[in-house]
Amino acid sequence: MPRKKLKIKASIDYLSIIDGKGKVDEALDPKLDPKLLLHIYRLMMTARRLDERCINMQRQGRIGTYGPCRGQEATHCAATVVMEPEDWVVHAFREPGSFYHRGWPLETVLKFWGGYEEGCQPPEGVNDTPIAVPIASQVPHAMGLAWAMHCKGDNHAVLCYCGDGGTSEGDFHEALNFAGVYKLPLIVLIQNNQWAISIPREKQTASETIAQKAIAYGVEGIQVDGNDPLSVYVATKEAVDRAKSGGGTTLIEAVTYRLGVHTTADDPKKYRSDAEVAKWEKLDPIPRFQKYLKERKILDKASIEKIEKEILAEVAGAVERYEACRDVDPMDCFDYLLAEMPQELVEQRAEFAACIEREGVGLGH
Ligand SMILES: Cc1ncc(C[n+]2csc(CCOP(=O)(O)OP(=O)(O)O)c2C)c(N)n1
Ligand SMILES: [Mg+2]
Repeated sequence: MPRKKLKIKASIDYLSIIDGKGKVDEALDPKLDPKLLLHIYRLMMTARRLDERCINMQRQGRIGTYGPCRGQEATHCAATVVMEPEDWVVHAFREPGSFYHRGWPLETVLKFWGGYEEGCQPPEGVNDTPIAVPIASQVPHAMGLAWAMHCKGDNHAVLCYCGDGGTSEGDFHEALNFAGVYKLPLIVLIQNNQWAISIPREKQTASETIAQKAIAYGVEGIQVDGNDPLSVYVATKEAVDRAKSGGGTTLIEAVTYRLGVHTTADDPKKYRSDAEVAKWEKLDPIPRFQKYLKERKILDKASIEKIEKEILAEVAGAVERYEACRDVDPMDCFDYLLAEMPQELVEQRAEFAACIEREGVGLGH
């Protein structure tokens, strides 16, 4: 038997259109409609301002633990806009801009982080799944949706967000394997923000890239600059067009960075250097996109200020509406979970009821 080199496809594209300094590669610029570009910009700014507000609200005890997306806005906002309402978007937990774009009121996002059940409920007719905290559990769900589309012969696609840490879970591999075999219309977008809480990307996988895992599953793979909305948009659009024309699944690795804490329960100073964060601060997607939009004469100082004011008002309105929705009985979390409560929960319920009796119902509870 001979020993020889097997010919396998072993290269993956990397795409970057707006560079780290905000300069565009003219040949690669998809020259998107200014309206769409402004919409992506608004989504990114809304995600950022909502994020900042949520951190403050958590510190004030007005919502529970919060997982910010600061630094990752370009990745999730530029991908979601590619999807049509009939398509499905399957979320992880750092994509407020995508929820907003798909029609979720911002106060629903606040409700999730405030611990309200209603924060998990998509608005009527919106083909989205809610926030998924169990890491990578959403990837088989997305694959199942894509399988259903495939079986029904629908011409739609599914976009699924997942983290770099999520790629170490069996769920991620099983879903990609199945999707590859059946050529399902699925786009798995890995938001490689370099960290899974305190575990760096290098300890997550020995692969040089996450995108190359596509090769093993026989699906398309591409790595993009995840802090450049144009690169994310182009790669997602290509993937969706391919999925809808029977070309199957794509794995996109968007290289980005979590500029903030993992969640408000985390102190990243314990595991990463200030110098690393400072390096990525310089690659912040928002100033880069602003520079591009100014050069294309789509934004100027006055419109930046106007949009900023509108977004702050929108976020403030959402906070007000969220705080006005306190007619939920906090005992519900005990009363509607199990048919028969075990003794331990009976005791916890009594303790909680006594606490409410003593201190009143507040959003900190
Ligand atoms: C199945 C499971 N294991 C552990 C956790 C605890 N946990 C929450 S977030 C996280 C890290 C996730 O990292 P990554 O997938 O890179 O997403 P990121 O937080 O960076 O967006 C872990 C381990 C969890 N939520 N679910
Ligand atoms: Mg991560």
